[in-house]
Amino acid sequence: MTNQTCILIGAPMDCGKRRAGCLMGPDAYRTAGLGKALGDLGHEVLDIGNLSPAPHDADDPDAHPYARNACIGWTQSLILAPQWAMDQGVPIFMGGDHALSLGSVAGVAAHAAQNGRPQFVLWLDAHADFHTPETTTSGNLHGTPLAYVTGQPGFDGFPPVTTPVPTGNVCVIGLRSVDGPERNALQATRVARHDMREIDESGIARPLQNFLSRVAEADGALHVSLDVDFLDPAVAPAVGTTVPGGATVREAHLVCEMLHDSGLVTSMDLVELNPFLDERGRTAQLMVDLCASAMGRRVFDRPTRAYA
Ligand code: Z70
Ligand code: MN
Ligand code: MN
Ligand code: MN
Repeated sequence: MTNQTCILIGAPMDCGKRRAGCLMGPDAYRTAGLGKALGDLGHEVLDIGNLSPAPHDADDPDAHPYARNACIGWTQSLILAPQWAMDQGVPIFMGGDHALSLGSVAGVAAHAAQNGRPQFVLWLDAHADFHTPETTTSGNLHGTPLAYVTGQPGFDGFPPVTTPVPTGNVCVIGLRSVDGPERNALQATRVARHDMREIDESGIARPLQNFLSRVAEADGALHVSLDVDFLDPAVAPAVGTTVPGGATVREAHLVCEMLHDSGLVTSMDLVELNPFLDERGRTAQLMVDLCASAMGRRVFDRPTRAYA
């Protein structure tokens, strides 16, 4: 893979749930050396600093869903970033909680559509994030981005999703905490859903390989959304919603190495890191190392793998 330009975009969005701390995520990634790690791989690295939300009305702290107006403001601003960033290189959205993906994914999908390419999305997460503002019981909008970007109804006040990602172009790996309404909604779609049981039975490479082959066949753009809670909390404690039984360090690196070998990744989110909950920066460091694997860090060179 030739050298690329990595555009680091800080999105200190913290309104997708109640527990504060994800706003420190972008600076934790900088402190853990994300820019240097990517630069050492030979990439051009451009850190454009942090985005801010578009102006928005104040939120009632007791409203359901929680902080809808702030999330709308962030979505408006995030949706625009890919319009220039995608033409410069590979945008890496440094979150921030997972509600940032309402904007990042809607934005990259709009850009792909302008260029006549189908958008694909790989969602690495313990959760399905397939609630709508109508089905969420927690009221936390970080549990909704996959529903929004695939064009599910109920997101009144949010920017209209002009180019929804077809559910058949979405693959979720790592599932082990899915609420009833999400499960029912998800099962009625073509989203490829891979829970931890399947990974235990068949390994993590197989579902990923199948998905990457489909992306390659369609000459698609591929967005990867990496939620810290995809990882097991024993190795990645800096996250508000810990769910035991997550991916190991080795499984996660394998996913990222395969992503790099595919040559298909066009944009990425690093989300849900809460540095306030970290232990001596180890979660931030692991996320940086995974991002480096996804951008080409390897132990030994291997012959390029064909996915088509
Ligand atoms: C649950 C809810 C969620 C991330 C937690 C959890 C959602 N389904 N998403 N952490 N990233 O509250 O809706
Ligand atoms: Mn463009
Ligand atoms: Mn998530
Ligand atoms: Mn999650």
